[in-house]
Amino acid sequence: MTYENIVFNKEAAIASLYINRPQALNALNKDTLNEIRSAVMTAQTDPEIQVLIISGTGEKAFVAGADIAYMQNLTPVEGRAFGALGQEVFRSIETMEKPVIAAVNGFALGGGCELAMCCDFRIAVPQAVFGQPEVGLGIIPGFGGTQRLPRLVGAGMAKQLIYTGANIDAQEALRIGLVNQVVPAATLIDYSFTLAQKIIRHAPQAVRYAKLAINEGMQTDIDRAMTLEADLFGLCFSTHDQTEGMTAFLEKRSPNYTGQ
Ligand code: CO8
Repeated sequence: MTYENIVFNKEAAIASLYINRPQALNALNKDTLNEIRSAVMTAQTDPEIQVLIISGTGEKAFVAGADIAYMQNLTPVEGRAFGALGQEVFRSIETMEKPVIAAVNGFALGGGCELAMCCDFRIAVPQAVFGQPEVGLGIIPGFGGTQRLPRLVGAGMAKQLIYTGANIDAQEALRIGLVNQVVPAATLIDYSFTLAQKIIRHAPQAVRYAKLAINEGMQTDIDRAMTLEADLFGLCFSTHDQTEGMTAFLEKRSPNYTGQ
């Protein structure tokens, strides 16, 4: 697929996806969401790719939200369909087997904050701005924001942010746990790749089971979650990489993981 609204690259095991609509501060319209879906599918199915990094082109915006010009005259049915499309695409990122890092290079507002939140974790530049300003436009967060923000920062903080529509800076996002780290803008992508490199040194299937255990476990009660963890822990012992990882440790050498 040829992309017009995103840039998708693959450097061996690490793929990067940049939202690329500089004329609208990388705002998300239907075409952009469909292109993201296609690239995520590629990242999921390409056996060489082990980690995906999502960012925005330019120095100003990660994603400044869903495209307001596109949404302005939507009917209720069209609005629901657009919300459902964003939800589906973002859920495909969240449930992708491989880790996804959000490298937040600027404004992450509305749908942009929601895109960052469906990734496994967020690294931001000091200039990044986060917020869910939807109620100021007569709508509510519709790409998962009402659900993921409270799960990440707690219901009280999420309600304050969503009801007031207030923007917060990267330091405040760090303080409330919305981002993991704040790094200088010039190093954001390199640092994200460094984290990705650390991840891909490990057994790929173990990393994927860990993601599944965390994601599924967070949605269920602790007893079922523990059972899920035990099942996935047991499944690790069906892999070549478990044998290899433990043998390599005991033989005092580096493991040679195959992803099997
Ligand atoms: N949609 C469309 N165009 C946008 C958007 C956007 N979200 N954000 C910026 N742009 C455009 C501007 O209109 C402007 O275009 P032009 O040059 O043609 O006038 C260009 O990008 C540059 O923007 P500004 O001139 O405004 O740049 P500033 O540096 O002055 O301001 C801001 C930057 C503060 C980021 C400002 O652009 C802004 O407030 N943008 C809107 C932020 C926002 O409200 N985002 C939330 C949108 S709603 C949403 O995301 C809902 C998600 C769930 C959808 C569910 C569907 C049913």
